Amino acid sequence: MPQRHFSLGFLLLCACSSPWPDPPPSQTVDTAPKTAAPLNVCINEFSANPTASTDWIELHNPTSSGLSLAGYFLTDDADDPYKYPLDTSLFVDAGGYLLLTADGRADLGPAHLPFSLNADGETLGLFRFDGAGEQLTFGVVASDYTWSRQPDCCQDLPDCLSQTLDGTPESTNGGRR
Ligand SMILES: [Ca+2]
Ligand SMILES: [Ca+2]
Repeated sequence: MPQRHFSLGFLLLCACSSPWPDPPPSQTVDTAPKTAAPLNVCINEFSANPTASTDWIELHNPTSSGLSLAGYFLTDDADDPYKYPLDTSLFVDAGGYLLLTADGRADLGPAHLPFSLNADGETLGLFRFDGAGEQLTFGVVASDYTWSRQPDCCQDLPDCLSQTLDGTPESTNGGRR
């Protein structure tokens, strides 16, 4: 029966040749503010438009245990959560604040970042090697104002982000109301 032979050959051909490669891993990153605390450290405050200093980012560890930042990354690109690896020597004390200088001069030391912040707003993220992390998007910030989370590491973003004149680098942002 010629028709049966033809059908069998067709099936074998389909089984033995698979011209389509596996689909590439998705590059999509969830840009929605996270409502849970996936990390024991947060981007607590940042200064994107200072007139008398360089940009900076304050990280805060609200837990009772110190935290090494080895395996952590900062990013200003929603499509690339692992853009800027933090120096493996960085550490945030229990309940502590760590100030990172966003001056584009990583050659100056471990607390200097290889990028600066856009005063017109952008997306900023902090991620761990395993993909856990948070991402927040901020808008235009006035000269010498910072964006700060109040209270520290608050999770109801972006509602709990406030602009504060001069900010509170390396100390608590205080509570709100
Ligand atoms: Ca800036
Ligand atoms: Ca602060």
